Order: sequence, then C-alpha cells, then structure tokens
Amino acid sequence: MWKKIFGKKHNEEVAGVEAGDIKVEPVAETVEAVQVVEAVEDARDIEVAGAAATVEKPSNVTEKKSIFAKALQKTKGVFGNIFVRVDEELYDDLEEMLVVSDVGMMATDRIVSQLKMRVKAKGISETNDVKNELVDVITEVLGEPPSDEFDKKIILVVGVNGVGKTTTIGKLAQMYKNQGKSVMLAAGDTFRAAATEQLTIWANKVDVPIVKQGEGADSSAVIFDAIGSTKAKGTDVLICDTAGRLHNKKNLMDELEKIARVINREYSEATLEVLLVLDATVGQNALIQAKAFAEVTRVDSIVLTKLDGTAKGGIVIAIKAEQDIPVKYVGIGEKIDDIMIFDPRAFAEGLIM
Ligand SMILES: Nc1nc2c(ncn2[C@@H]2O[C@H](COP(=O)(O)OP(=O)(O)O)[C@@H](O)[C@H]2O)c(=O)[nH]1
Ligand SMILES: [Mg+2]
Repeated sequence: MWKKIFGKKHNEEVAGVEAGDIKVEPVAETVEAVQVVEAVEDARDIEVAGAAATVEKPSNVTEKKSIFAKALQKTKGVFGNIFVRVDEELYDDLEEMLVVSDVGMMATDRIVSQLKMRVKAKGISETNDVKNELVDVITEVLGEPPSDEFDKKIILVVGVNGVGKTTTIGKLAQMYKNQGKSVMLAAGDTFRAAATEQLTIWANKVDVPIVKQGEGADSSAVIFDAIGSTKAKGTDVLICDTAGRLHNKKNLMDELEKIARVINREYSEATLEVLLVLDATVGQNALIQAKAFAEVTRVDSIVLTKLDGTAKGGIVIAIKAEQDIPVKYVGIGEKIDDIMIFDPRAFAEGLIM
C-alpha cells in the first residue's frame, strides 16, 4: 500500500495514516509505486538531529499582536462590531463572520460551541469577557507552533505556482542569516528558467550561495549538487525550491520521490523540514491545496503568504482544524523582512480584539 513520500508526516497521529486514504492518479500501480514505497522506507531513517538553534522570536507579544492586527485589518473589517450583547444573536453573528473569514464550518462549529459552553460555565455577561474567551478558544484550536531546533537542516519548499515559494525562500534565508547561520539555496524549480533567475536575485540580495543548473534539469540532481556543496562548506541551512505542478500529480510525486531518495541517501544526518506554502488570498482553495499536497508528500508545516492582502486570514484556523498541519510562518508583504513566526495567541488577538 502507498505511504506518503518522505515517510513521517508533520506529527505522529497522522503519520500512521495508511495509503488507503491517499488518492493518487491511476499511474500508481507499478514501478513508481514500488519506488515511492522504497523511498518512504528509506526516508523513515532520516534522523532528527536534535540540537541548539532556535528561531528568535521577532518581538514581544504586544508588538506581534499589532503587526497581526495590521495584517488582518481586512479580516477585522469583516468582523465589525458584533459584540454588542451576550445573546444568541451574538453567536449567530459570530458563526457567520467566522465562516465568511474562511474559518470553515468544522472549526467554526468547534469554536462557537466551545465558546458558548465556557461563557455559560463561567457565567460571563460582559462582551469584553466573551472576546477574551474567544481569543483563548481560537488560540487553543491553533495549537502550539512547531519549534525550530536543528544542527544541520534541509528545507524543502513546496506549493503551487504563484503562492510565494521563491519569495519565502529569500525571506527565510535572510531570517536564518540574521540568526548567524550559514545558508545555501538550491534552485530546484527547474521547470521554468525564470524560476532560477528569480531565486538567484534573492540569493544575491541576501548574499548567500545558490546551486543551480539549466532549465529543464532534473530537480533532484540540483538538490544532489547542493547537498554536496552544503556538506563541503559545512552550511547550516540548505533551502530548496521546487516546481509546483500539482495539476499533474504523477509528475509532482515522481519529482518529490526522487528528491526524497537523494536527501535520504546523501544527507540523512540533517533535519528535513517540508514547508508547504499557501496563499491566504485564495481562501478555501488553500485548504484544498493543503489536502492535495498532504496526499502526495509529507508536510511538516505551512507558510501562509499574502496575509497582508486578504480579508480571509481565518483560513489559518481551518487548515489547523481540518488538516492538523501547523502554521509556522506567515508572509505579510513582498519585502525581505515581511515574514513572521506564527504566534497563535497574537494572531487570535489580532483577529478578534
Ligand atoms: N503581498 C504579498 N505578496 C507576496 C507575498 N509573498 C509573495 N508575494 C508575491 O507573490 C508573487 C509570487 O511569488 P513567488 O515567490 O514568485 O511564488 P512561487 O511561484 O510560489 O515561487 C510575487 O509577486 C511575490 O512578490 C506576501 O507575503 N505578501
Ligand atoms: Mg518560484
């Protein structure tokens, strides 16, 4: 039976999900299937190199809250002032607003029923207290953000075209560099020449080395080269771009499978992190993409981009509630430092307060 490429998923609970649940195009049958399963068994052995480095929290909670509030201004606009009285109407309005903000039915039901229960249990009668309680409930639904501890690390950035993969790689490179880490980029999106050019611009801007080959080169060959270079230089973080051809699942799977083999064979001592980049402005579509990618590959965490340009920041909550994939970073603009470590409480406060 099929297992997910790269074996281990983002957490233990879902790691056990058998391939029976995974819908793959009919190609699945033969040679490729065997290869993927092998790759998966291989990838199992990838050790998580436990050690030092943690990502610096960018700022204190108040500061983060205000940044989120700014990024979520449009979402807040949708919410408006529904907190007038503590009554059934409040819950109805809240339900509607959460759905409109792309929180999704599942998470909305969970949030509203939790809130009702707690408001009742605590005998809350002030709208402000309801707000505080709502922030608590949403924070809990969002869970703890993933940590960032590693000795050597390889990050594989996946996602469909246009979501912001290459931009995010530039931002992450700068972030790790600011932390004093050495960084290298791998131009694994070999599908279009422009992709490599774009990543090269970021590499120059951040002033980190980039490994690339010509258009149409094998993505896994680029990553193979990059790993060699990373090891030779003792680079801390290797960040790999990939092509996002989700419309052709077989190609995508084949490509990711080959990459998985290479990483496992050549760089098993590094911590592997598969980051799925999603565009917040596409709303529910981001959730569909998260599901689709989780079907073909391991996904450790999500980078939600373009949160600055959407009224639908609530998709973060839907993704966590429905796919159980944590959001690790959010993109809040096109500039190099427009990235933040996702902070569930600051996010919930920014959304509600
Ligand atoms: N407003 C905004 N734009 C972004 C963000 N991240 C990426 N973009 C823009 O989205 C577009 C596509 O980004 P790109 O990195 O090329 O996406 P890729 O195809 O997934 O590699 C570019 O115009 C980026 O400047 C973000 O967080 N906010
Ligand atoms: Mg790109």
